[in-house]
Amino acid sequence: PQTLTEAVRSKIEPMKAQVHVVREQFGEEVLGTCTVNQAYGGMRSVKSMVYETSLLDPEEGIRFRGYSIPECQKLLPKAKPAGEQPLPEGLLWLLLTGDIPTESQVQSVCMDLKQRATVPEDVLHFLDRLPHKRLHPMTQFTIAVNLLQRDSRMTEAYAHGAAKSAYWEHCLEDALTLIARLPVIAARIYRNTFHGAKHIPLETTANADDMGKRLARSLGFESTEFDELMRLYLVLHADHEGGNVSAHAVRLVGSALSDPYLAFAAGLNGLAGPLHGLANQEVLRWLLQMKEKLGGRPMTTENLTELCWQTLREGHVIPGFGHAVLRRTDPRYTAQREFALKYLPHDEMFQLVSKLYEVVPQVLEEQGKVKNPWPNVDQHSGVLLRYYGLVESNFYTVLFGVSRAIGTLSSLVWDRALGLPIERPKSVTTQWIRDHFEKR
Ligand code: CMX
Repeated sequence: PQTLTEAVRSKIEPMKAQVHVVREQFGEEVLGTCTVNQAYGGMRSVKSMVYETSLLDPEEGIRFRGYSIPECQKLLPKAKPAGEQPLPEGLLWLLLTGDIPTESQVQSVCMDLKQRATVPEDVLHFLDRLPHKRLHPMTQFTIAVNLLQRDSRMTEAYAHGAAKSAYWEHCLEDALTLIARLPVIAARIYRNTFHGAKHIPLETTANADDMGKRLARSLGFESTEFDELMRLYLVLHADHEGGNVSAHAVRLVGSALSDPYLAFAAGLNGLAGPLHGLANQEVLRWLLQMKEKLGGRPMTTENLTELCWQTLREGHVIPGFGHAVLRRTDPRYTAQREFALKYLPHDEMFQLVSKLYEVVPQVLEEQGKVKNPWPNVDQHSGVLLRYYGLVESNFYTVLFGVSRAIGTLSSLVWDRALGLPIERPKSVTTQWIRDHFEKR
């Protein structure tokens, strides 16, 4: 099949049949258990949901539909004529269908998204009138997604009595339109907040045929290297299995049959937390503080170790290190490090990041609290953006959000395709736990 919708359609019945067999065979097996400590402890490691688009291995990192990040970098189609990074549109096809797309399939997604990318003027004007200096870019971003919700095909179809078996297609329509419009929205917020509302004329972005380039150009960046960085960035941040705050929020809210706009806005609000997506903003601030505190002293192990301890003594986490599931260096960090080694090996901030890779794990090990002392995706992204002139760290989580739509909305389409019900886990009180276990 050539169109994405047809490709997804062709996968639904076989997948439903597979789920049916799995439930027939293993439906009553115990998938995971939950101790009292896990219930108090953020449900860490409790296996209690099925999420098809990606799976996270604690040692190896994320796999998108079974493909590791290096495999995706190798196998997914690139921009013509000389792109080296995978096109996000290819990842979208992979996540939605489970297949590595052909060149022409990716081109069809590129064209489809390009055609959907026009944001209604009144929505842009509403964003233009927000108090940009007082509203964090992530707040502006969720406002924008909620504003776009009025165009939801899914909500319209529901109101007109659409059959449950057709929800996925309306959900996919919304997902594609929303994914296509997010770069435009992100750029509008960026230019409003940091560039005196001087927007990039539409003619400048008209020949940008892929999402990464369109995002780069409408933000106001013109180098092909930055286009490549945006493609890599959009691929790396797209999906990280189902239990992280943003993905789970999208799934949870979507399970009430809230449409993709409403569900994704919920995910963005979770992404805006400092322990999750906002960590990329925190990292850059922390790195700049490090540099200031060094005050011209060399980046030696000794000097950096002392500054890391200072952060910990002040009661702060070291942003960009640690992970709830990962137990090794995040391969999304490694992919960005490879990009830096190729394009900006002599950048001073990259050298600081590199040196911290040697120092911080040792400090965290010595502190003895963290389960994973290694760097995560957010440790690296800021220095790359800054190198090309995107220095406004408050904006970084918006870029993360543009990318996260690709994964979480693909998964949401599958939630509706498989007819998953409204989520409603059981909660208990501390008194209930006491009564229950004291009685034994
Ligand atoms: N610096 C200092 N202390 C850290 C730490 C770090 N980078 N990472 C974890 N710890 C601490 C925790 O705060 C916790 O301390 P308390 O027992 O005093 O509460 C202890 O180590 C154990 O935590 P953990 O089980 O190793 O980690 P969690 O699963 O609870 O939390 C995470 C995971 C990511 C929130 C945490 O490692 C962290 O705060 N890291 C810094 C922020 C960050 O980089 N977040 C981005 C993650 C990726 C993303 O979602 O975008």
